[in-house]
Amino acid sequence: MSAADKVKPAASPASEDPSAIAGNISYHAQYSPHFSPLAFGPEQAFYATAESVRDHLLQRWNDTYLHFHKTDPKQTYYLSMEYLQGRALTNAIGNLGITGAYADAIKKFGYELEAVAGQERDAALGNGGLGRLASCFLDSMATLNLPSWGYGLRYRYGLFKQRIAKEGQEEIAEDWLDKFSPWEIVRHDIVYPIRFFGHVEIAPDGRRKWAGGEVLSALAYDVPIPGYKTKNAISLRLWDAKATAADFNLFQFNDGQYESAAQLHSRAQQICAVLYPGDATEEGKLLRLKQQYFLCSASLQDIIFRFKERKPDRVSGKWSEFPSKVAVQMNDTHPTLAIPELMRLLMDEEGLGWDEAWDVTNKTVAYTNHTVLPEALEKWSQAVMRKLLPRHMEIIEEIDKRFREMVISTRKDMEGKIESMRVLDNNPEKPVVRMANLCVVAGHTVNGVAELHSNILKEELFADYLSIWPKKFQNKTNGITPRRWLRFCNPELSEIVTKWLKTDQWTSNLDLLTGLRKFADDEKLHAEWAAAKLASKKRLAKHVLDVTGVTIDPNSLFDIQIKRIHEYKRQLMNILGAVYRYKKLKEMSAEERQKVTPRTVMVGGKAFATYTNAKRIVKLVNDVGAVVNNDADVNKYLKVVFIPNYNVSVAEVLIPGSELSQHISTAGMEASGTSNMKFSLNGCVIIGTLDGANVEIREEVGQDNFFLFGAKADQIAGLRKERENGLFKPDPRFEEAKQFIRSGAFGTYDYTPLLDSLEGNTGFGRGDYFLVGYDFPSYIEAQARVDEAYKDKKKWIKMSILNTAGSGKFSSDRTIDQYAKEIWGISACPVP
Ligand code: BZD
Repeated sequence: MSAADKVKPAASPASEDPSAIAGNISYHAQYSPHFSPLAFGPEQAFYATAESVRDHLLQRWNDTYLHFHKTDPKQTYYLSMEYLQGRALTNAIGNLGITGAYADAIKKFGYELEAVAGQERDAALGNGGLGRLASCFLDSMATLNLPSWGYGLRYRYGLFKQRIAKEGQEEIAEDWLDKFSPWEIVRHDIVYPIRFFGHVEIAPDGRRKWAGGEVLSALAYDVPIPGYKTKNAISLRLWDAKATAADFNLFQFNDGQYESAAQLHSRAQQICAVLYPGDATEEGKLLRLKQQYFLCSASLQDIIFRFKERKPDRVSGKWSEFPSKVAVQMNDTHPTLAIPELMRLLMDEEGLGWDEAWDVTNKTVAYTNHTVLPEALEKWSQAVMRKLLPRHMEIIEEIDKRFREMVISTRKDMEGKIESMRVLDNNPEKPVVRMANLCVVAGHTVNGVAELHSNILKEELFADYLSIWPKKFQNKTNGITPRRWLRFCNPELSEIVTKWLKTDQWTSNLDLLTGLRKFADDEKLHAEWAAAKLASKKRLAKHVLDVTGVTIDPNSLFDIQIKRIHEYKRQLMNILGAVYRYKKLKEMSAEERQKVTPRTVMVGGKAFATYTNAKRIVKLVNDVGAVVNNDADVNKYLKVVFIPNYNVSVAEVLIPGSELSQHISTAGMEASGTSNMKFSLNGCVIIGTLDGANVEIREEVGQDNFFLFGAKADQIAGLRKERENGLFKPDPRFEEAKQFIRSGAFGTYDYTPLLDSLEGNTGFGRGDYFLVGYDFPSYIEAQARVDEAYKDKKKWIKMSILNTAGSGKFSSDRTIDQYAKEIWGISACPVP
C-alpha cells in the first residue's frame, strides 16, 4: 500500500501537527520518488520522513543565512578533514522539538519512529575522536546561535565497514551514499576552480601568478545543522570534486579512446573517493595532499566570497577588516594549507603586499593540536609539495626564512634551537615541511584539548615557541553534545534526570546536573536509576546477540572499551586482564567461583587497515571470546565480546548500557579522549589512568567515583629509561597472562610478534614502549576494587549518579563558548 493511500499528501508540514506532518511525509513519498509509489516499507518511510524534516531545516537554514548576511557578524569557519555525524533524523527532530509530533505522524503509517530512524545509514566521514569532536562542535555552535560554519569533504566512501572473519578484521567500503543522503543539498551555484601542479610566472602587473597544471572544480553540498531549541540552523558545507564538459575530450572519445577522453573526470573522482586513502605509495601521499589542498582552497575562496558578498562596498582596500569578520580554526594540521592559500589569494589575487597579507592571515587562523605522538605530526615532502603546489611552496619558504631571521635578530639566546623550530626541515636525505611548526608560526592561537595535554604542549612539544609567544598557547578542554549523548540516546535516564531536577534545561545548561548530587543517597532515585540502567543493558544485550550471536547476561557487570584500536590506548592490557581473570576462574573451585562478580567484557573499534599490531589485537579479543564464551565451567562469570563495526550509532546503544568503561592509555599519550565524557555522563564509572581528560573527569566526579591506576605522565620517560637499562622486573601475573596466550590456549594463531612487542628493553616492539607491563599489576588491582565495589549495589548506583552529576563541565557548549570568547572573538547572532 502506498503512503498516499494511508494519508492524503500535502506539500507543507505544520510543525507541531501530526496530521499535517503525515501529509507532508506522504507528499514526499509521492513527489520525491526514489522508490516505487506502490510500496511504502520502512526504508521508504525513512527517506520520506527525512525529506519532510529537511523542509523544516531548510526554512531555518535560509533564515539564518539571511540573518547573518544582514547583520554581518564576525563568523567562524571550522576546517576539518573529518566529521563523524552519525545518523541525523532523531537528532534533527529532537533539536527542533518535534519528536512527539513525528512519532505520532509515523504511527499513522503503521510504523514506530525508532524503527524508521534505524533505517538511516551513519555518515561516517571521519575516523575517531577528532571527527566526532567536529560534529559535536557543530551542534553546539548552532545551539549557541553562533555565526559559524563547518567545512569538510564529501567522501564517497567514508570510514570502512568492519567485518570480523576467521582471519580477523576485514574492511569493506562504506557506501553511505548508496541510495542518497536526504540531508545534503547540492549547490550548483557554488563552484570554485582548484588548481594542481603547474608553475609560477610573473604577471604583467608584477604579481606572482600560479598558472598551468590542471584545474578541477569544487562543488558545494550543504548539510543544515539545527541548534537545540533555537531558530538557527548553520551549515556543514562539504566539497565534492568535479571536472567540466570542457575537460571532456569529445574528439578522443569518438576515436574510441574512452579512458583518456575522460582523464580529468576520473582524476576528479579520485579526490573525494575515500577518507584516508592508503599513503604507503607516492601516489597515495600525493592524493592525500590533494585532498587537503582541495578543502582549504575551496573553503577560503568561499569565505572570501562571503566577506565580499556581505558588504560589496568594502572590497577594495579594506582587507585589514577581514580578521574582524572571519576566524578560521584548523582542526589539527590537516588543513594547514589554509595558511599559504590565504596568503596566495590575498597577494596574488587581491594584490596585497607580504606584510599586509601576513598580518591578515596571522590574525585570522588558529590551530588545535590533537596529538603529541611524534609519528602523528604531519610532515610533507618538500619535493611533492613543490610539484603539486609550486606557489604555496614559495610562500612556505618565505615564511620559514622570515621566521628564522626574526629569531636570529631578536633572540640571540635561541640560536641553537632554530633548526628544530623552523617550518622547513632541510635534512638532505628527506627535506620536509613540518605542518605543526607552520601552524604555530602562522596562527594567532594554538590550543590543546585537555589541561594535561595543553601543559605538555607548552612544556614539551612547543616549549621553545612559548618563550617567543607566551600568550599564543591556550587550553580548551574537549566536550560532547548532551543532546545526542544523553537526551536522545538515553531517553530513560534523561526522563529521570528531568524529573529529579524538575526541569529539562540541563539539556542546554549541563552544569545543572550537579543538582543530582543531593539525591545521591535517595532510595527512590536509586530504584529508578537502576531500572533505567537495566533497560539500557537489555537493549545493549540484544544488539550484541544480533551482531555476534553471543548471549550476555544483563545482570553481569558491563565493562566496555570502545575506541580506535591503537597500542597507546592499550586494548592489549584489557585483554591480558581478561585472560588473567579467565585463568584464575579456571583454577577456582565451583564454590569459590560463586563469590565472583560476573562480568561481560566488551571491546569494539576499528584498526587502520595497514596497522598490523592493531589488527592482531582485534583477532586476539575475538579468539579469547571464542574460548571463554564456550567454556561451560566459567562462562556464567565471564564473557568476552568483540563488538564489530563500532560507529556512532553503535556507541549510542553501548554507552547508555555501560557500567564500567576503560580509558587506560599510557599517561601523556591520549590528548583528551571524549568517549570517557560520554560514559561518565551516562552514569558509567571509569577505570583509567591519569591521562587526557580523565584527569579533569576524576576531579569533577570525585576521586571515590573513579578507579585510578597506573604511572603518571611525568614518570613515563624515566620508566622507559629504566627499561632500556634492563632494570624492569615484570610482575608474575603479567608473565602468567602472556604465557597462557603463548601456550595456545586461544587457538593456533601465532601471537608471538604481538606478545614480543611487550618484551625486551629496546628493539623489536620498542621494548614495551607503551608500558603495559609496568601498569599491569596496578590495573589488575584496580579491577579487583571494581569487583568489590560492584557487589555493593547501593554504593555502585551512588557512584553512577555522581558520575552523571559531575559531567556538566564536559558539555561541548562550554567548550565552544570558550573558543568563541577566547579564540574567535565572535558572539551569538540568534535569528529573531
Ligand atoms: O582527537 C583524537 C585524540 O586521540 C583524542 O585524545 C582526542 O580526544 C580527540 C579529539 O580532540 N585524535 C584523533 O582522533 N586523531 C585522528 O583521528 C587522526 C586522523 C588523521 C591523522 C592523525 C590523527
